[in-house]
Amino acid sequence: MDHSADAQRTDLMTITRFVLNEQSKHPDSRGDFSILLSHIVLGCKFVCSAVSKAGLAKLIGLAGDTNVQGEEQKKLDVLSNDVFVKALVSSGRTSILVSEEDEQATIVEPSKRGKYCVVFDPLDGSSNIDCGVSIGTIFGIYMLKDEHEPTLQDVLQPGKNMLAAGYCMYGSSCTLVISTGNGVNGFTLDPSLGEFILTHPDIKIPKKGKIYSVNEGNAKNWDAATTKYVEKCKFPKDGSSPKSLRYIGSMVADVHRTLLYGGIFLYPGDKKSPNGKLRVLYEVFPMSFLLEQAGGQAFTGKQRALDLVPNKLHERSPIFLGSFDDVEDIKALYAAQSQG
Ligand code: AHM
Ligand code: MG
Repeated sequence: MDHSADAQRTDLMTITRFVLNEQSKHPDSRGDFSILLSHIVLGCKFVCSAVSKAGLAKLIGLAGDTNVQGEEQKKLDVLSNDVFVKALVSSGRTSILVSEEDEQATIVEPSKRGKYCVVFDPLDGSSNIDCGVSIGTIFGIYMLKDEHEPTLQDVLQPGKNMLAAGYCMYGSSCTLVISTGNGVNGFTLDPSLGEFILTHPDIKIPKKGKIYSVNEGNAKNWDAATTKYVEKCKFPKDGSSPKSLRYIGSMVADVHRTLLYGGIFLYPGDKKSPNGKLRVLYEVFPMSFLLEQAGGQAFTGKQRALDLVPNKLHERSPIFLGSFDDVEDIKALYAAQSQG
């Protein structure tokens, strides 16, 4: 039997190896961040397995609860939240956790505290669960100001203070995309090894894209700048080709495509929801962090998204993120709107 192919596979860059390599660049590091990350990775593997078994295990269905935004919670949301809270607390490296599914922040008991705060959406895009469309986990990591005194101010910080951010997409494959502030790398879970393998090193978003991604069903309530922008995507007056529209309705999947193919993802504010739908701490910030790290931009309609200072845990904000040039275009329209 020829084992050479198997032998070659041990040379793969697994996420564990990647994180240890990164850690070795910081000789003073005590490995706390690597430990935290390994617990997040474990959470992603658990949720990935639960999502892929959901149909079989009859996990799909309402859990009978509503979350803090008054939305119906699915069983998988509840399960994923439990998985991540347990994985993060047991890492011994966190002091505050903010989850989309919990109204209050979780303050970790003193004996298990560490120097990090994690904000996360354990299972985003839950309306897509029942039809098997890609969903994902989104997370961001902050450093605690004082390890012995965790307060809400530790997580009510602008996104630019994040140390790391990432998402895991549960789709046709399980893909983990992460940045620790030094570029963006993508890993794909090899189910036979149970390991994430580096498959997308140093992701850079194309400078300009051919795709726009938005829920156009909200168009009647949009402001003038968003309306003009989308009109321009469809009927460009500069001789360029119209952009294609792609909208999955699962932020992780829409942002992942935007990152790899380029283009723009929009969830604007509108007359009905002036702050849009997406949550600042665990949706807007981590995705904006990744997009900037990949060479793109993220804008709220008023400012750079990562400069926003949140006032409350579940705050929402309009968001426009994607290829550098495409976001420049919408920034120009908002600048013109605010002057006129
Ligand atoms: P959720 O956190 O309740 O799953 O909602 C967030 C999701 C995002 O994944 C997605 O970008 C957006 O909602 C889609 O919203 P809409 O259905 O209004 O287009
Ligand atoms: Mg969400």
